[in-house]
Amino acid sequence: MKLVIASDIHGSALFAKQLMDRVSAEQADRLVLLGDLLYHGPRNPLPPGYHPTEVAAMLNASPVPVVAVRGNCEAEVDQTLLDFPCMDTTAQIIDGNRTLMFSHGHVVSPENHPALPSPAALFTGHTHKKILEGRKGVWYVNPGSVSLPKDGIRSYATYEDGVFALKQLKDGEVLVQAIMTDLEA
Ligand SMILES: [Mn+2]
Repeated sequence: MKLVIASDIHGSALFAKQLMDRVSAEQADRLVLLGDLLYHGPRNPLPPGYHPTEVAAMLNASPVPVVAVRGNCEAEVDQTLLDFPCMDTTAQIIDGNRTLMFSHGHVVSPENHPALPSPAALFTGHTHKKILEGRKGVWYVNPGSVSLPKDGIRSYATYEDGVFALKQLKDGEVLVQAIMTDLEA
């Protein structure tokens, strides 16, 4: 099973388009969105190409099923525009013996999450900064932001059969990679 994981689109149709191009290029089975999808959020500048209804249409037209969680910028009205659930705090996908948990990061975070059966990974966004690290039996993955990175590079993540990668949004170039079995509990 291959996942494309992305976060913090914040209403940018320009970069949502780049993301959907990457979803097709990656031939993923699922697109996982970690929240802050449509609204720019009052703390952020308007991202380039800001157009929430276009972003909603693009996500609804995803060639693969979408799994999404609620970010701190999601409003209740957002669910009426989207054809997949976007209001839950967490989502899980079980891949063989591996537990993959997804959350935005403002409620459930690397510092505050339920116990996870190893091998496990927790994917969060929210900080707009990429992370790929393993600690005490859990992998922590932050795909960074699709539109408003605070670490200088727009990015997303992939997961396939226990292999994580952080990739550049514009061309899919691998920035860093890790294998789940590398982690010593
Ligand atoms: Mn955000």
